[in-house]
Amino acid sequence: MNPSPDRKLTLVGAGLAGALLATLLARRGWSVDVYEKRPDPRRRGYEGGRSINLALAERGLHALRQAGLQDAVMAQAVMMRGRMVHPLDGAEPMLQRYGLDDSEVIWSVHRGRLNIALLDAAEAAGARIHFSQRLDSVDFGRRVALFVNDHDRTAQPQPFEALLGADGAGSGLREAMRPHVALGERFEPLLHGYKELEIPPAADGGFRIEPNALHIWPRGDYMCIALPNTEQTFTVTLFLPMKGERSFDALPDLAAARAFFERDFADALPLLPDFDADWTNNPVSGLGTLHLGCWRLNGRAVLLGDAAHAMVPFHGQGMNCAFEDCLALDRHLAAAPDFETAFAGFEAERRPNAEAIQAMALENYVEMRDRVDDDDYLLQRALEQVLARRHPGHFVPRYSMVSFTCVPYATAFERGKLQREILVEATRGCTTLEDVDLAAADALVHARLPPLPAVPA
Ligand code: FAD
Ligand code: E1W
Repeated sequence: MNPSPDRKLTLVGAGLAGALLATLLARRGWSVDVYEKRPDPRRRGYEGGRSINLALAERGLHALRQAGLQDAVMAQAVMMRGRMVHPLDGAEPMLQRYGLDDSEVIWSVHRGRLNIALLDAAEAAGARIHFSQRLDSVDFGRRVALFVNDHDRTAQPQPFEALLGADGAGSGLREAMRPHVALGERFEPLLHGYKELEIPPAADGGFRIEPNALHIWPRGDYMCIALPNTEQTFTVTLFLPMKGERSFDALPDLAAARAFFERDFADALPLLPDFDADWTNNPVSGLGTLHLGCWRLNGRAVLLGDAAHAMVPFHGQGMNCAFEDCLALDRHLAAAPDFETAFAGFEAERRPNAEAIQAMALENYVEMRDRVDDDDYLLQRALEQVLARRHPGHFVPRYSMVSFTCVPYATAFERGKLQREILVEATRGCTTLEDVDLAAADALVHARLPPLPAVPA
C-alpha cells in the first residue's frame, strides 16, 4: 500500500513497541494515531519512580538504528560484556564473556527513558499520541473503537481503518478480538514470580560491583540478577517460586526475607542497604508465556509485541523481539496491496520466530539458575567458544545468534539443537578441553551444520 496522509493507522499502546512502530510508520508517510491508557510520562511529577532496566541486544539496536534512534539510546546505555556469576560459597565472582570480544556485548538501558526517547521520536515524525485513553471495546463491523479516560471517566468513539495492538501482555485489543476470531489462546504461567530491589551507589559515588556485566546469583531453583544503571546503581531482580518450601509464600515477613537472603544471597545483602524498604514496597509480580494460534482479525486488527507473544524474561529478548515485530509489520504494510495481506504476511513471518524465542527463554531460566556453575556445562561452553573460533559463520553459539545477530529466532533454535548434540557428543567422557578430540568435533560440525545463511539488513 502506498502510505499517504489519508491512509490512517490506529495504534493501541505507546509502550516500547507502540512508540517505535508509530515512529517507523509516520516516517513512511502514514497518518498515525496512538492511544495509550497511561498519562504522558514526560509530564512533570512522573520522573523519580523506580529505575527498571532492560537488556538491549543487536535485534533491538538494529530496529532503533532504522528509526534513527541509535545515538540517543546508546548515549544512556551501560555495556554488559558477559555474565558475572556469584557462587553460593562467596568465592570471587567470575566473568563469563557473552561473545568473542567487545563487539559482541549487550546493553543495559533504562525502560522509562527509552520509552520517552521513543515517544519524542514518534511525535517528531508526525504521529499523534493520545494519553490517558484506554481501549475499552471495538465495533469491528462499523470500524469504531471506544477509548475511555480512566481519570475523568469520559469515553471517545474513534473511527479506524485498521487497529494495530501494541498494548502489552494484558492487551485490551486481544480481549476485544476474542469474540470475533478463534485466537487459540493458551497462557502458560511460570510458577515463579519476581521482585525488584536496588543496589545504590557506593559511598564514593561509584558502582558497588563490576558495572560492565549482568550479575547472576544462581541458586538451583531460583536466582537473583542485577543490571547496571547509568546512575551507578543496579536493579536487582529476585526470581523465586510463588509457592512451596523456598518461595515467596514462605517469606511472609521481612524477618523471613532477611534470613533467606542471609543464607542464600549472603554476598548480595551488604550491597542492599535499602533491602527492608524495597522488600516491603515492591510487589511480587507473575510471569508466563502467552501462546496465540492467530494474531489478527482479517484486515481490521493485528497484534504485536507482548500482546501477541508475551514470554518469560530469561533471555532478555521480549523488547528486542517486539522491536523486530515493528520492522516486519512496517515492511509488510508498505509492500502488501491491502491490510489483510499485510497482516497475514506479518503473522506468517513472525509467529514461528516468536514461538522459538519463547521456548528458548524458558530453557534459559533453567540454564541461568542451575547450570552456569556446573562443570560439564562449563566444558561445553568452553568447547563452544573453541568451535566458534575455528568455524566462524558456521558454528555460532545459540546465545550469539540470538543476541548478536538478526538470524531468525527459529533458525537459531534449530541450529542450536544441532550444535548442542555436537557439544554433548564431543565432550562425552571428557573433563577438560585437552581431553576433547578436536578433529572429531570439526568433522561433526562439517557433517551436520550447513553454513549460516547471511541475513539481509
Ligand atoms: P509494553 O511495553 O507492556 O507496552 C504496552 C503499552 O500499552 C503500555 O504503555 C500500556 O500502558 C499500554 N496499554 C495496555 N493496555 C492498554 C489499553 N487497553 N489501551 C491503551 N493502552 C494500553 N525484554 C528485553 O528485551 N530485555 C530485557 O532485559 C527484559 N527484561 C524483562 C524483565 C522483566 C522482569 C519483565 C517482566 C520483562 C522483561 N522484558 C525484557 C520484556 C519486555 O519488558 C517486554 O517484552 C516489552 O515491554 C514488550 O513491549 P510492548 O510494547 O509489547 O508492551
Ligand atoms: C541476557 C531478565 C534477564 C534479562 C537478560 C538475561 C537474563 C538471564 C535475564 C540472558 C542471559 C540479557 N540474559 N544472561 N546470561 N546468559 N543468558 O542475555 O538479558 Cl534473567
